[in-house]
Amino acid sequence: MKRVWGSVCVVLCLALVTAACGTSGSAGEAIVIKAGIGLNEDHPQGQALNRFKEIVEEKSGGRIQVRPYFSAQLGDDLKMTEALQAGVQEVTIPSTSPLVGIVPEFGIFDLPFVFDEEEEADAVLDGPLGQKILDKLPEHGLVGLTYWENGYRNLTNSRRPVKRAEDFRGLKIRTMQTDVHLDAFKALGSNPTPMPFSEVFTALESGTVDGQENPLATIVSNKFYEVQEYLSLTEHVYTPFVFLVSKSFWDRLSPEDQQLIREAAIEAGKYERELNRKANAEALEELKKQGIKINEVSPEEREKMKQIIQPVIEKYRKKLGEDLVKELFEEVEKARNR
Ligand code: KDG
Repeated sequence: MKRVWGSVCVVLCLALVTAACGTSGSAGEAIVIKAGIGLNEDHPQGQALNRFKEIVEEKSGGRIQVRPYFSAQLGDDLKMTEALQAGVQEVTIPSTSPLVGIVPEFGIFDLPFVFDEEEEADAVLDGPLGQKILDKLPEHGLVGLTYWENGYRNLTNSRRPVKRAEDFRGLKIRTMQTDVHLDAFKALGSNPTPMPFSEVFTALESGTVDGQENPLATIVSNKFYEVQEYLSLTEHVYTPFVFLVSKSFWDRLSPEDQQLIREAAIEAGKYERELNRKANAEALEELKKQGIKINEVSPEEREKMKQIIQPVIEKYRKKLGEDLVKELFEEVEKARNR
C-alpha cells in the first residue's frame, strides 16, 4: 500500500511542477513549438509562419521558441494534424478541406462559387460562423486559433485547354480529400482522385493524374508549371487555412502565453492574407514566363459550371445541415452588402 501512495505522490508532484512551469516541465526552460506546414518556405504561408516565429519569440523574450518545418517535412496535412492530437507536434496550418473527416462542418468552405471577393471570405471566416466551426475542434484534441488564406483555386492540366464547362469531361483530376470536391468534379464529367498535397507533383509528373487545382501562388511555389501545360482561371472555390494547435499543449500553457500565441497567429495571419493576394496577383506573370498556356473562363461558362454543380450544393445543404448552409449564405450576403 505504501508503494502505491508513494507513486501517487510522485505523479502529483510532477503534475504540480509542470503546471507551475507551463509545458516545459521545468522552471525557466524554453517552451518549444514545433510548427509544420505542407507548403514551401517561399510560399506566403511559409513566410507568414516565419513571421509568427518572430512575433512569438520577440514577445516572449525567447522563452517560447518556434521551430518551423516546411514542405511536408513532418508529413502531410492529416499526419501532422494527427501528430497534434497525439501531442507530439504543437502547430500545423492545413487547408480546412482535409479536416472534414474530423469536423464535417468545414465542408461548407468546400462549396464552389460561394465567395465573390476575398474580403467576403475574411468577414465570414473571422465572424461568428467561422468561430462556431472552430469551437468544434477541442473535442478532437485540437484548438483552432484563426484562419489564414489559401485562396481561389484554379485548374491546371496536361491534356487540353479548359475554357468551357464540357472541357472537364474525362480529365483525371487530383483533388483534396473532401467529398464535396469529388462530387463537384464528377458532376463536371471529370474523374477526381483525392490525395495528400505532398504527392501531387509526382502524380502529375508520372501522369497518374492529368491535372490538379490550386491557387496561383501554390502553382508557382510548387513549380506545377514544370509538369502542366494548361492553366484555366476557373477560381471555382475559395479555400481557407486553419491555424491548429495541439490541445494537450495548449491546456498546459498559462493564460498569458495562450493570449500571446493567439495574438501572434492572428497578426501573422493578416500578414499572410496580404502576401497571398500580392503573390496571386504576380503569379500570372511568372506563369506566362514559364510558358504555361493560360485560358480565361467567360462569365457565361462559369455560370454553366455553377448550374452543373448546383445539385452538389443541394446534396451538401442536406449533408452539412440546412441551418449551417443557410447561415453561410446569409453571412456572405451580409458581407456583400456591407
Ligand atoms: O499543407 C498544404 C495543404 O494545406 C494544402 O491544402 C494545400 O490547397 C492545398 C492542396 O491542394 O492540398
